[in-house]
Amino acid sequence: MLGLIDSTLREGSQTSGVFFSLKQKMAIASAVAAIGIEELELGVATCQDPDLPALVAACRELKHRPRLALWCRCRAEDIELAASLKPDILSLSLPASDLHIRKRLNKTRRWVLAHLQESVQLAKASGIKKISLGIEDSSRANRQFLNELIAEAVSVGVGRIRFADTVGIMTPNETSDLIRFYKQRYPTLELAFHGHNDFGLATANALSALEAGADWVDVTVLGLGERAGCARLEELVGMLTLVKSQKKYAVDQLSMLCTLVAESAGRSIEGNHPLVGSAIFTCESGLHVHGLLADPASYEPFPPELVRSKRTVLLGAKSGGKAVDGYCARLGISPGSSLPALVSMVRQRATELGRPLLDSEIRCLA
Ligand code: HCA
Ligand code: CU
Repeated sequence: MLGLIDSTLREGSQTSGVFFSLKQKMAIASAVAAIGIEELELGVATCQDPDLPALVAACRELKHRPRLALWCRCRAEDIELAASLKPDILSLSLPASDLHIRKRLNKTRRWVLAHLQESVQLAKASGIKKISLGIEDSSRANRQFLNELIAEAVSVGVGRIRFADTVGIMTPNETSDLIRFYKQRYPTLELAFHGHNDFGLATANALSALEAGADWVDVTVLGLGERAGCARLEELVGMLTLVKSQKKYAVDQLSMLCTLVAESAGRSIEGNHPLVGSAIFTCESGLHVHGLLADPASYEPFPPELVRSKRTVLLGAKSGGKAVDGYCARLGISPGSSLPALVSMVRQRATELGRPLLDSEIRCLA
């Protein structure tokens, strides 16, 4: 694996209802870079984005300077504009499925191949050193044509192929097969994967791609992006760091990054949002509280402090004796032989109220 590509400022900006100001984009880029993400896709190179020159310039000064990428349709004026901004890598995009080629663009497969060649030549002649080809709708493409397109890309000097599962229909096994197949065919070609979350599988597919040998996968903070969005940066960074023991990402900054992006995007973060939700270390059920008291690892995949969170035990309708006793000890109360009675009062009161109890309510019952 070479790294993660954060596309919050490109794909994430496409999310319906989301608009980032230049100032917000700069803050997001800097926070993503601080996590240790290797590449930032900063936006779509078109004359309709007046922020791009200032954003690229600001990102050049970032402390943990990630590679800077721009995304571009295969249009001469866009390619020239992109080249004038001197990104480290330019992601050219072309579709591979007949649905996109014929219905959306009203073109042919032959046109795609020819257009690829012209666009890559133009990009190179304009000074672009590294070119990635984003293959839109790879997952619904005719496989023979996909082979042809990749062979053509390689022959004209594209250094990276990025497969886009544009409508999020792939499964982890299919993703893994796809990457393995092309890695075997082109061992030295960089392969990347861009997955959508239409069936909730984007992060799983991204991880599968990496495990199958993909060099790069795309992520966005909070999974922002078209429709159900993309693979979530926080989930992948969390998995790679806290389970797969990679040392390159600062997981303790995920929560700050996600809060910044949520505020900028006008979104809220669900309590149970993986890695950064406010309630992911809150426990109420008797069985789990008992386990946590014996050893937190029994019901926590990692200590909350690693993501700057903390464990919270609540007493409510699902609490057991151990939990009530432990909770009372923290409040300086020792129920002794009244413990069973107190447990049933706690459960009953919480059921009546339809929520866990406050410290003051527990004191009163005790
Ligand atoms: C889109 C395009 C894209 C492209 C991905 C890529 C997709 O906005 O629809 O260039 O790698 O999902 O196909 O994001
Ligand atoms: Cu996309």
